[in-house]
Amino acid sequence: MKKALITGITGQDGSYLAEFLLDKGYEVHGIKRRASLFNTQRIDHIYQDPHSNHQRLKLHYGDLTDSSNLTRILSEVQPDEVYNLGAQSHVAVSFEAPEYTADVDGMGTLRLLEAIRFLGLEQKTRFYQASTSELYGLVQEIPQRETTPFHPRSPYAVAKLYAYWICVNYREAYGMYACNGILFNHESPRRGETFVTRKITRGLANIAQGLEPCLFMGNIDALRDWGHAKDYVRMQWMMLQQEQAEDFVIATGVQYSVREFITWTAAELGMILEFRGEGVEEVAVVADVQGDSAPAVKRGDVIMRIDPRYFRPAEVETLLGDPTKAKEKLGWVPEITAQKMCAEMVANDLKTARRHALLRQHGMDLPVSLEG
Ligand code: NDP
Ligand code: GDR
Repeated sequence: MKKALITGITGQDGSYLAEFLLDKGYEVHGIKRRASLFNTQRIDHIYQDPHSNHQRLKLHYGDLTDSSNLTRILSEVQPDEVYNLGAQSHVAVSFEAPEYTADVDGMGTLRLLEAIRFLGLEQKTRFYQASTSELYGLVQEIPQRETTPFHPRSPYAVAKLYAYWICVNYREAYGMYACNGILFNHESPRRGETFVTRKITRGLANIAQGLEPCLFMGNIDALRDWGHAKDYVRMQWMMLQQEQAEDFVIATGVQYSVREFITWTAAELGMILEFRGEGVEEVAVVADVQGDSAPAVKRGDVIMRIDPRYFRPAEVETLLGDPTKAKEKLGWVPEITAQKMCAEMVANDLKTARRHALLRQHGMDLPVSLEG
């Protein structure tokens, strides 16, 4: 039975990858952080009783800032494959916590690679690094491919640039099977609530059900190439099954604006929007409401405003990937479109919002976090 170790198993990608690898018959080990509240919601459905003899999902406490912990876990598990998905992954937060982001996202990658080498596992253990389209930042070429020069625009992206190159370096210096997946934005109903797509689907579903009055957004003209996390974790595994380690861009090759994503979400909820004003004055007004998904909203309501608080000190305005290499070499094609993914996310958030609204109607109010 093959063994995989996933850092970041409690995150969006980690949870889908763990499901995928368990389906393939792997023994899956994951590193989770100690937190003051439960933080395994995304994997609770696949967690098995540790007292069972057939447990194939095993969790270890750990942190990418802790070398001795990583070395001990790697030594105990002796994994065939390591997927380094753990990271402080929020670009805007990285401007507020740049040093921590560098430590986890940059140095954390080095710590893992060095532990593999120190333990003499460099010929056994294959290594996947969660690299990112944020490396392209201020884009030098459209669309972006494996050969496009990098120009990172945030402490997050700069930390990930170090991780990218140290991975290449360990491949060249020590012959390790180490590769970078340069992944463009990918989302799902499990996406963290403060990333833009989930903020929109959750926020508008809450507004539709009367749980929130208004959504506050940053740069809604940013352009992104959005795919579905399920399609992207399949590719992470495929990259480790080749004869030679190589780096791949993973993207859909189609680009939309945040504004378009807002419009789709509203339409899924039966709201037709009208955007008014420019820049900070911009508001979205409900021009029409259809169906019964948005009982709390009426024509003329302002349900979105721009708040400069969400602008970044340096913005990545546009990203569009070219996944030709992944298609030609690995036969990978994304199956879920951005619109289909948006509909899935809205359905999920609407279900939760309806449940909260119902509880509220019966006097059992649950706090709804409005944090952006
Ligand atoms: P998430 O933010 O959903 O998950 C990040 C994971 O990393 C969580 O499990 C988190 O733990 C864990 N983590 C955070 N800090 C540490 C630490 N110090 N030590 C150990 N683990 C830590 O990210 P995604 O699943 O969306 O992304 C996975 C990876 O892919 C990340 O590295 C991200 O930067 C990268 N990426 C993501 C893209 C996307 O669009 N989703 C695109 C390109 C790259 P906890 O649950 O406790 O917070
Ligand atoms: P990104 O994702 O920065 O691309 O990083 P995010 O969803 O946070 O932002 C996408 C774009 O939307 C704009 N935006 C807002 N973003 C957020 N979060 N909140 C807002 O209110 C808002 N309004 C507008 C942003 O300015 C940006 O242009 C994600 C992360 O998953 C990274 O870890 C990963 O590496 C990259 O995708 C690829």
